[in-house]
Amino acid sequence: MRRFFSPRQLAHAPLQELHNGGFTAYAESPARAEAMAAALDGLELPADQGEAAIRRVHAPAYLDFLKTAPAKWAEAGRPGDVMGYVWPIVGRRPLRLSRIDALVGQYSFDASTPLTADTWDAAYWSTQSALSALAAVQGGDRAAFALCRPPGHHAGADYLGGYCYLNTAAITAQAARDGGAGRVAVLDIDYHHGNGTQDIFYDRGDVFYASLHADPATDYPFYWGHADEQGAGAGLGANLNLPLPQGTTLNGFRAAQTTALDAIAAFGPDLLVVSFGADTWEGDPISHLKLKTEDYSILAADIAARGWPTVILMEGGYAVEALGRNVAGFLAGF
Ligand code: Q9C
Ligand code: ZN
Repeated sequence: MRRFFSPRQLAHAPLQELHNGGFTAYAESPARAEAMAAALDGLELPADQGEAAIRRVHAPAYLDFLKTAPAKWAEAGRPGDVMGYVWPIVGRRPLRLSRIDALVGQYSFDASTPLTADTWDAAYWSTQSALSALAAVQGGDRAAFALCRPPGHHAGADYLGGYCYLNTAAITAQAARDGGAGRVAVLDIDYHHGNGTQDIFYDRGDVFYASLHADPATDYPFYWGHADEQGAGAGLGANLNLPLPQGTTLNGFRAAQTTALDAIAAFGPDLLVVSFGADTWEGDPISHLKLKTEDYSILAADIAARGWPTVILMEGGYAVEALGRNVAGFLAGF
């Protein structure tokens, strides 16, 4: 299986995040990508396909914000990385605010996703890795992998959050649709619900979103990922959330994945995008599921057995020491 990664994805390195009421070292570190790259042979550099596919998913004003916010933040005399601290909870009236403090609240939903001067370039190349993996599959490969980092599934059309800035899975799914795939499914098996991907396709019937994740009653992102979120309008029935209790092991996870795969089979996709997170591993420092390293090859084989052309994208996974073998095990199983 071809696999894509650009070293330019490493430069993004926020210093700290607000985590459970205190500042801690940023969990989504460049060391994660270095550990995965070290465990995978044959990594290829992605081609530069430009911003067109990104602009099919994300709002122009949001992309301008990602590119310009770090300079505005520094100009305003703010220390450290760009991070929101006031959010427009009362609504999203079209106020034309230019103060950086207002903009960062408008375009984010948490304070654990800092923006640095290097973020845009790294996030851009993360999307290019995803698009190169898609190109390999469009060219006839059975499957391809993109070592996406920063991850993408929490980012919406015009907001960042959850360590995510550009939604790699949504950009890939939309690019597949634009490239001629009539129906695309996204299977999200990261520990966390992919609220951004769900949001982007919520009212569409041409892209099916299915997610296994820790129950948002106990886990981030809390406000999305509940079982009663089933899509709206033309998308009603094309969104499937399968929340899992903390402590779930292979048996429970595999059964839920089979439920998701059966729903995707009923939908009948021309192409599958997998948002793969290794933060479901038993030793993950910020998560509470109990998958073992050897489980990943079993889960991947179940997906592969369905036969759909498949693009696998990296999302989360924060146990740096185990990340390489968990990802390599998943790819080997596929
Ligand atoms: N106390 C991904 O795995 N912090 N993002 C949660 C919970 C944010 C995870 C804090 C977790 C985001 C791609
Ligand atoms: Zn996650």
